[in-house]
Amino acid sequence: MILTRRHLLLGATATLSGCDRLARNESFRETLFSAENFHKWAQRGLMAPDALAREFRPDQISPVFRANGTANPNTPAYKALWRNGFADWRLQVGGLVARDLSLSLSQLRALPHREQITRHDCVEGWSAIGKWRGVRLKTILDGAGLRSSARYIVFRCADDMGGGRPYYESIDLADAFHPQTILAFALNDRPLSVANGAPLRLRVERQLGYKQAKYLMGIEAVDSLAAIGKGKGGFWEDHADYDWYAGI
Ligand SMILES: Nc1nc2c(c(=O)[nH]1)N[C@H]1C(S)=C(S)[C@@H](COP(=O)(O)O)O[C@H]1N2
Ligand SMILES: [Mo]
Repeated sequence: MILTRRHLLLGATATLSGCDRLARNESFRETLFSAENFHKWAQRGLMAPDALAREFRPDQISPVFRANGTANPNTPAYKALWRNGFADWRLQVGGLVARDLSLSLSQLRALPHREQITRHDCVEGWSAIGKWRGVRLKTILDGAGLRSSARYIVFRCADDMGGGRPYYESIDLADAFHPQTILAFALNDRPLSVANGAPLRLRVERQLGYKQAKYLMGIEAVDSLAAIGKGKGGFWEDHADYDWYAGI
């Protein structure tokens, strides 16, 4: 019998339910045996840290890459950047790094690129295959000199989700340094459209759609997510109880 990763995960989940029923201490169960942590352990335990998400052929690219969530930030600040072709836009890199960086789009475009054709899966029940081009997040983090205390990378976006709170997301260092984790400025050989996150968005290919932060303004290295938003590491994690670890 061939055991796929999915079989192992389903087996692991079944075991988890058994443990769950037996565990009496609520907080012990929540921290140690939450489905999210268990899924993360299972995936990290069975997958090499550099295991790649599936890549597709050019003829498999979806004719339209649907937009979801914010399709245009439409804030005065974003409109001003857009009007100028994002010439004045800068990606701010800070937090637990040796040196802060402020990178223009042309500086990012001049760095080594990576291209990947991957499938985006949204929890709302749709998928699309697209070809992304961008700079590995590792390249940026190496340039800034990540401090040894850093454990997560937080992404700050330009769109206002209400009350002046922008969209935000975060990933751990295993995903930050993964070869397919890129800051993408092109989709299907064209500059990223506003609907898909212009001028720059995250692609973290082993996770679900809501982790793929669009309209990037800044990235920040932190040692804890406690002080980010409500402490769960992302806009939907904080506001709709989505899992922080959204591994596919
Ligand atoms: N800044 C920002 N990033 C975001 C969102 C958003 O609303 N704002 N929506 C997320 C969700 S739920 C999905 S499915 C994808 C959609 O990306 P797309 O519009 O390119 O399809 O972006 C993610 N990143
Ligand atoms: Mo999504």
